Amino acid sequence: MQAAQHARGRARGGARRHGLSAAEWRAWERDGFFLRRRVFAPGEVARLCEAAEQVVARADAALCGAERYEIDGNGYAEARIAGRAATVQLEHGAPGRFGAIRVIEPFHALHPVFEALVDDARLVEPMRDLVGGPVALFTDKLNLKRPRVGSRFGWHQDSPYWMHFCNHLDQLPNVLLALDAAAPHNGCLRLVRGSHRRGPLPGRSGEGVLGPLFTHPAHFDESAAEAIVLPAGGAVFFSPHSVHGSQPNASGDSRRALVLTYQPAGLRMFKVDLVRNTGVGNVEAGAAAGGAQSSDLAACSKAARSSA
Ligand SMILES: O=C(O)CCC(=O)C(=O)O
Repeated sequence: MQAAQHARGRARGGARRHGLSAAEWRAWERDGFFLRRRVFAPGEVARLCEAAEQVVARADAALCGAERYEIDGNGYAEARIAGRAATVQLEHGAPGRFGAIRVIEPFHALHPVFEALVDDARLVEPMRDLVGGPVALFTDKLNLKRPRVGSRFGWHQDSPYWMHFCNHLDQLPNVLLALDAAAPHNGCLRLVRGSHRRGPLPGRSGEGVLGPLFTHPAHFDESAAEAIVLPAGGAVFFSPHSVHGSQPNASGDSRRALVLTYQPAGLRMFKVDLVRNTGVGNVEAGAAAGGAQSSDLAACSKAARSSA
């Protein structure tokens, strides 16, 4: 199937600048991921960082009135930020208290800069190749590892989180976009080469509610893990079945990242009753039908978003 996608991607290659190269297809099939080190320019990254900090400040303010809960000792809040529902994960703070914001999901509707990012051809075109056609957003996370407090992400695959929600698990590619330079010292992402090939793997047992969502160590080879070193503005595209995780940020350097997951166009988002088709995907799908369909789809998508 991926070879067919490759051929399709090449056939459309003339008008598209960001589709997968042959080497990237080979890496995707062999390793389950590929890197692009210079996707966004420094000025663009600065705007994304500014937007991220504005969203975090609004989320911090929204936490006062938010419903908080714990799972396995980890703190969460269901917050309304700028009128939108989002799940916020918290770091551990002083004994018995929760600290800084760790993850906000979803984040794209919380700032116009992020709303535009979802439609950016540098993300959408590779995602079209990986999904095999026009794409919609599935979910998106702002992951913050603040200096010295950013905590680890245990080894896991994303597909087990999503398997009870949808049946297109193989069509949920992720892209992690680095807002800060990321390396082992500040807890960069680690991906286990080739771990995507066997689909969802067994989880850990006897380790709380979330244990089954962490991959059982007997089912992957940790020695095949690669530290994904990226400059700010670089990205890694990775399979929903890839085992991945990251170490705490013990350094004085921030490690912020955006993780966006795409899916075939027309499907609703994870945990949000909206369809967020992408502009590039809609335009191309509509062009084949004389152009009218693209604006109809965009209008539907916009109406759905504003009625949330
Ligand atoms: O940000 C990281 O280091 C890990 C992210 C991750 O595992 C996830 O979002 O599923």
